[in-house]
Amino acid sequence: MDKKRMVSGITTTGKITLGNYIGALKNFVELQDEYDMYIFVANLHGITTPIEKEVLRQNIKQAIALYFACGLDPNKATVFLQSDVSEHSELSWILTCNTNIGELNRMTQFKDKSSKLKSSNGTEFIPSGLLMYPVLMASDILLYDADLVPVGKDQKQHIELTRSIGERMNSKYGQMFKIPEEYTPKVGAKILDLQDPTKKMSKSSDNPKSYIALLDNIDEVKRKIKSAVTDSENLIKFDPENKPGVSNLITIYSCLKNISIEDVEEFFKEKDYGVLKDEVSAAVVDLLTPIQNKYKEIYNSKQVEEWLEIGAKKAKEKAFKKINKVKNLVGLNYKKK
Ligand code: AQP
Repeated sequence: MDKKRMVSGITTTGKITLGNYIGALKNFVELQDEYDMYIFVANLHGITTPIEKEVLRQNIKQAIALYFACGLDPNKATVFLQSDVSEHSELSWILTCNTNIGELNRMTQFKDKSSKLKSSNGTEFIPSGLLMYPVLMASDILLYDADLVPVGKDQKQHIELTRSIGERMNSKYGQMFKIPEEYTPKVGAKILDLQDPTKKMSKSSDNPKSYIALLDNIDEVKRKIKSAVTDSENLIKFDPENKPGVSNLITIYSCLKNISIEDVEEFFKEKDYGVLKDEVSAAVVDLLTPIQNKYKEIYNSKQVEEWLEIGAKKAKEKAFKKINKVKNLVGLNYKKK
């Protein structure tokens, strides 16, 4: 029986964080034997908010090397750079013409990010790409007939929109897309900001103390975890509503040690926050040390370039067939092919 297909990517708006790792990358790696994985570095999404070109280039190069350093295997997963497969942008335009502006205006991420842009630099310039970004995301997914899309909690709304657009296209023009399901990890779907645990950990945060980047220096990682906001109760209990900071550290520990939340609570029973932070710190360091070593080994290697080329070629074969089918059904081709 054919394997089910999964499609996902991480945007290059900043440095890949522990949140991206736990909510996405870790799952990509664990699932690559079981599923036909299409994993891309989402560089087109990386320009939805203003970014210096050298920073962007650096983020892209780091993200690619990190994918492989974290364990994505080019012989198992199809790993590529989004803009190397131009069909993503092409399909995005066709879907844009079939998406209601109201649907996009409702997206929470758009509201959050546009207001953040306005308040951070007082600009009135909100790039349209910020509004359209979920349509590009729908294209990324529908282009490959994904069965499942592994996402953190924050992306659920975008998957629902992808399903609506796909269903609309199928009923308007004829069957062209598989309608995907979301795949959300049971634990770790929303790792929180270390300084403000009411928000999710984000790579584009202005405060570097609020996130752990996979490439952070180890001493810096320890310092960041030590200064993570908790509460004054000194009680290690999983209670996301009343104890978001402590619950976040418990979640991180549970995900990295692959043990249940209940077992983590039991392990830390009668212990204090200092011990919790030390143990979380040790777990994060154990994760990051081999990743950073592998990363240094492959960062400038020709091998990574080759893997990327192979991935793009394989993705392009699928994408090319799909875009032709879509063009035919929509009536864009001069002659029916
Ligand atoms: N804090 C998080 N906890 C769990 N999962 C997360 N993801 C992101 N942050 C967390 C998941 O990582 C995948 C890639 O996300 P993305 O880079 O495409 O965009 P994002 O969700 O907007 O991530 P960031 O880090 O917050 O980026 P910025 O700061 O640019 O907005 C997705 O599966 C996402 O759910």
